[in-house]
Amino acid sequence: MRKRALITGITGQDGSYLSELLLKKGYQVYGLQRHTSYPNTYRIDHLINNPKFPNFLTAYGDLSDSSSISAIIEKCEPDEIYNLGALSHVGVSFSMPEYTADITGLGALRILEAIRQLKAPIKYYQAGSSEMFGKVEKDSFQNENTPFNPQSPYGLAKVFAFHTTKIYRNSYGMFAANGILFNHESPRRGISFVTRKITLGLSRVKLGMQDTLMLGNLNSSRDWGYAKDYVEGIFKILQYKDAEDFVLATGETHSVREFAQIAAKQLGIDLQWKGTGIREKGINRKNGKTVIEIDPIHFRPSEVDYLLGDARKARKVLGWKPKTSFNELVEIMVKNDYDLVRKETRPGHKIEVRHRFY
Ligand code: NAP
Ligand code: F7E
Repeated sequence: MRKRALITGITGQDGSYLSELLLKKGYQVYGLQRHTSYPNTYRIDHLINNPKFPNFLTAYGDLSDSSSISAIIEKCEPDEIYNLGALSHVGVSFSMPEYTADITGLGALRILEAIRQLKAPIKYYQAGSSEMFGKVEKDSFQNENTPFNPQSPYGLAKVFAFHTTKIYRNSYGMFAANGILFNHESPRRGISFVTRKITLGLSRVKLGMQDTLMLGNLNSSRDWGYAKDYVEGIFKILQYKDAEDFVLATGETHSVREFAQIAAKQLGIDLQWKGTGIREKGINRKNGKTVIEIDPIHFRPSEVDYLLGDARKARKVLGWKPKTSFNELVEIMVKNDYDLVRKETRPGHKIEVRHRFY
């Protein structure tokens, strides 16, 4: 019989790639989709109502609403639940701390409790984050044994969800596993996250649609991988014989400045950095124009300056390792966004890019 999976966060970056992966593996895929006044399904439109994917279905529900969660689980009787739904933007979580705790934190508890009450043998995956490590020592690696020290309402909510998952595993013998994923990006990344903001913004600069890209902390350093590689790791975590916790990371860290420099280079812009602190600028060496400036509005009340993952456990136990290098990732994203903006410049063609404050 066909395996059945329920994915929360189905409309997000990871939800869309995981859906494609599970469909390819022959799964019946169900998605919990929250209601928005304007359809927010652009990442899964190619799967919805497509006769090629009869095994893909979504239903309205919300991580804040226990009754909708239980109803969906009862209806679709999944073998596996992947809880990817969250308010996932660290900066925004400072503006909406209570909502973040409710959705990103309590949302996990609501699902686990629904599974427990149903007494169903459902495997549960919790989308944990490197933000749970928070402030770490510079030059250190973080793995499954590194203590958590979250620095944001988002990190805090994820720590709550992480421990809730462990408590349900240990107390009730449930198959409940945590992934601790470091940053992973793609052309489907939300446009308010820094990588996508850079690849989209610099593409617009290159094509004359925008003069300057405003960023926050250029010194911040992240372990950035490719989302398509990471959903394979997520799948492997739930296929392992025991429910355990796994770090997924590349083992390389790069600063925001470095990401911008490489993206610019791939677009043929040679960036030269001038000035320090909030006066630092990225200048186009060729024409002297300012391409990148700092806007302190993008600084966070508390920052995670540095993250670097050690995914040796996942490599050894699950046989998972990332396939895409940092340079390849930047190239994939730059190419996508350059093409997207080029279409935008064609007369009569309007691409939809939703602008938010961040
Ligand atoms: P994303 O693109 O921001 O997607 C988040 C998803 O959660 C969206 O489908 C969103 O729906 C949904 N959601 C938000 N509020 C909800 C609610 N109240 N009820 C139900 N669903 C709700 O995030 P992602 O990058 O795919 O990440 C997937 C998961 O992994 C998240 O839990 C994230 O925190 C975690 N994570 C991500 C990374 C990373 O680098 N990407 C790293 C570690 C952990 P809408 O489309 O309607 O907004
Ligand atoms: O920021 C700095 C910012 O918002 C990365 C989420 O998927 O990964 C993600 O969280 C860094 C931070 O991602 C801008 O201050 C500079 O230091 O792209 P980001 P994040 O905060 O690392 C983790 C693992 C998750 O779990 C989260 O769900 O870049 N930065 N200038 C900026 N960040 C943003 N967003 N915008 C800027 O203009």
